Amino acid sequence: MKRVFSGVQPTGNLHIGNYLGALKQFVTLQDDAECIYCVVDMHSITVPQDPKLLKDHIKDIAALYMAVGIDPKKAIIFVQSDVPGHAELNWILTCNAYTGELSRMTQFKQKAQGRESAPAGLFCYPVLMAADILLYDTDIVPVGNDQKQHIELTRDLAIRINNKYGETFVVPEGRFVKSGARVMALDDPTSKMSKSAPNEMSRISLLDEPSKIKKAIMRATTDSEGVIRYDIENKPGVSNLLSIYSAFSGKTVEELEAQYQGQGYGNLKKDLVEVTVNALAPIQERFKEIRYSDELVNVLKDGAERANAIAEPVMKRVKERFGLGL
Ligand code: AQP
Repeated sequence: MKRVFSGVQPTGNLHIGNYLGALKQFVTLQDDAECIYCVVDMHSITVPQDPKLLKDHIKDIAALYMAVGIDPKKAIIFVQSDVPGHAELNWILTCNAYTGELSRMTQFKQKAQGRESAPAGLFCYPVLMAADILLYDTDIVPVGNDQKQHIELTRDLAIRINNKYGETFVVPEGRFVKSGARVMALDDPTSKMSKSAPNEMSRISLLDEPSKIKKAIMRATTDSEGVIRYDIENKPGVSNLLSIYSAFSGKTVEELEAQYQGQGYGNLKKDLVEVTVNALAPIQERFKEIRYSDELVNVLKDGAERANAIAEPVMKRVKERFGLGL
C-alpha cells in the first residue's frame, strides 16, 4: 500500500482553494492508501501568529479535516509539533540544502516581498516541508499546484542524501488535481486565493455564511467583454469562476461554457453562489458537531502516537546514516 502525507497550516480558516486543491484529494486517497494528514503548526510560525488564536486554528483545521470527510479510522490526523521527528529531521535536511536553491523558491520571494528583513524560518520553510514528507517514507504528496516547486526540492534533497549516504529516504511524488489545483483570489484573479490575504472578499472560507459567499462571488473581478469563455490569459476572472463551478458541480468547463452561451456574468455568478453554498453546507454542519467535542482531542492524541510510531524508526535510520549519536 502506498503511503500518502500532506499538511495544512493553521493560519486561518480553510478556503475553497485549500479544499479543491488539496483536501478533496485527501478524502479520495484514504480508501486506497495509508494516509497521514498533519496540521502543520510549526510552519505557521514562520510568520508571526497570535498564540491564543493559533491554538484555536489548530483545532479548527483538524475539525475541518474530519468535516470534509477524512475518517480518523482510515487516516492518521495529528498536529506537527506533537511529533518531535519533524524538527529533528528539519535540522539534518537544513544542513544539506543550499542557500542558492532556497532563494529561488517563489513562495519565499512572494512572502518576503516588502519586508526589510525576513525570518530565517520563512526562508527554510521548504526544508521543514521536506522533513514532514521524508519523515514518513512518503510515496505520494497530494497538494495544490503552488507547492510544485517545494515537492521538487524535497525530491532533490532525498536523492542528494541517498547518493551521498546510501539509501535513506523514499523519493516522493506530488499529486495534483486537474480542476481546482490553483484557485485564484476573487478580487485579483492573477494571484492565488490565500487564507492570510487581508481582503476577506478575496476568498471563500469553508465556514463562510451564505450571505458572505454571495457578496464575495457577486463582487468577483471579471472583465468588460461579457462573454463566458475559459481563457486564463485574457479572462482570468471568468476562467477562475468557471474552474470553481466545474470543481463543485462535476460539470466540465466546456459544458458550462455551452450552458451559459449568450448569458451575462450575473447569471453565472448567481448560480455559482448556489452551487458553492450547497457544497459547503454539509461540511459546515459536520464541523459544528466535531469542533468542541472530546472526539477531536482524542483523534489528535491517537494520531500523534500513530505518527510517532512511524517516524521514530525512520529517524533512527537517518541518524545511523549520518553517524549521529552514540
Ligand atoms: N489557491 C489555492 N488553490 C489550490 N490549492 C491551494 N492550496 C493553498 N492555496 C491554494 C493548497 O492547500 C494546501 C494547504 O495550504 P497551506 O495552508 O499549507 O499553505 P498555503 O499554500 O500557503 O495556503 P494559503 O491558503 O495561501 O495560506 P497562507 O495564506 O497562510 O499562506 C496546500 O496543498 C496548498 O497547495
